[in-house]
Amino acid sequence: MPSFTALLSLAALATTVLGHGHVRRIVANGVTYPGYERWSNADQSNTVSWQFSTEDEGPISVASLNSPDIICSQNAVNAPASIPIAAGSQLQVVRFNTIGGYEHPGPEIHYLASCGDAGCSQVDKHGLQFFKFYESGLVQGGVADSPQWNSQKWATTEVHKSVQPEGDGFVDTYTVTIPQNIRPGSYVLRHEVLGLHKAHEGQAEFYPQCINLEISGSGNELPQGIPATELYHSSDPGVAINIWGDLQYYQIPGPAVAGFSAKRGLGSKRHARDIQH
Ligand SMILES: [Cu+2]
Repeated sequence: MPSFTALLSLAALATTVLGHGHVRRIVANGVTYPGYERWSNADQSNTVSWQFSTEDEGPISVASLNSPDIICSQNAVNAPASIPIAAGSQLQVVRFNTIGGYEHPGPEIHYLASCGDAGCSQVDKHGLQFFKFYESGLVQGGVADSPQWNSQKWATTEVHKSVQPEGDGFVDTYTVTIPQNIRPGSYVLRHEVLGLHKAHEGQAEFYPQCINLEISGSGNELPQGIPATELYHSSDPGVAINIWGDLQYYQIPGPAVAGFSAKRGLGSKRHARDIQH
C-alpha cells in the first residue's frame, strides 16, 4: 500500500504539471543555499527563501496586487536561514519549472527591504519597506515571435535561452548584484519575474519570492522603500498591456530604481569638483 507521503507526491506531480516555477536554490560565493520546496518532505530548516502556499507554484494574480500575497508570494512565511553576502557581490537565483517550453515573457525586478533588529527570520512582512535596485524589461523591441523571442526580447526570455534540464524539469538562472554602498545588515531580497503572455486579458502573472540576506560591507546607504502592497496597480501601463504585436516600448511597473552613489571617497570628491565647474 502506498504511503501517505507517496500519495502526496503523486498529487504533487499531478498539480505541478501545470507549474509555473519557483526559486529552487541560490548560489553565492560558490556556496549553494536551498530554497523552499513546496512539495518536499525533506528537512527545510536551512532554507533561505520564504515559504509559499500555491500548490501549482502559480503566480500572484492582478487581483491580489494590493494584498499581502504580493509581498513574498501566497501566504508567505519567513525563511529560517540567511545567505551571508558582501555588498557589491553577485548571487545567482535559480528558478525551477516543470515545463521545458516555459514562457513568461516579461521583466525581472529586484527589491531589498531592511529587516531591522528583528532579523529576517522573525520580521513581520507587513512592515517591510521595499526599494527597487535592479530592473530589466523589454530588452529589444519587436514582434512577439513566440517561442523564439528573437525579435521581441524580454529579460526573462533572454535568461531562458540558457535554460538547463534538471530532474523532472528545467532551471533558469538570474544573476543579481547587491548594491556596493548599501548599509550592512539583514535584508529581504524580493526577487520577481512577471509573465505578460496573458496581460491583455488582465492576467499578468507576478512571481515574487523573498530570500533572506545578511549583507556585510562598509556602505551607509539605505534608500527609502514602500510596502510591497503599494508597488503595483492593475492599471499600470506595464501591467495592463498587450504584448502580442510589434512592441517598441515597455514601462516596467513599480517605483523608480533607487539611486546609489557610484563610489565613495575619491570618486565623490571628484564629482563634487565637477559640479563646481
Ligand atoms: Cu505561469
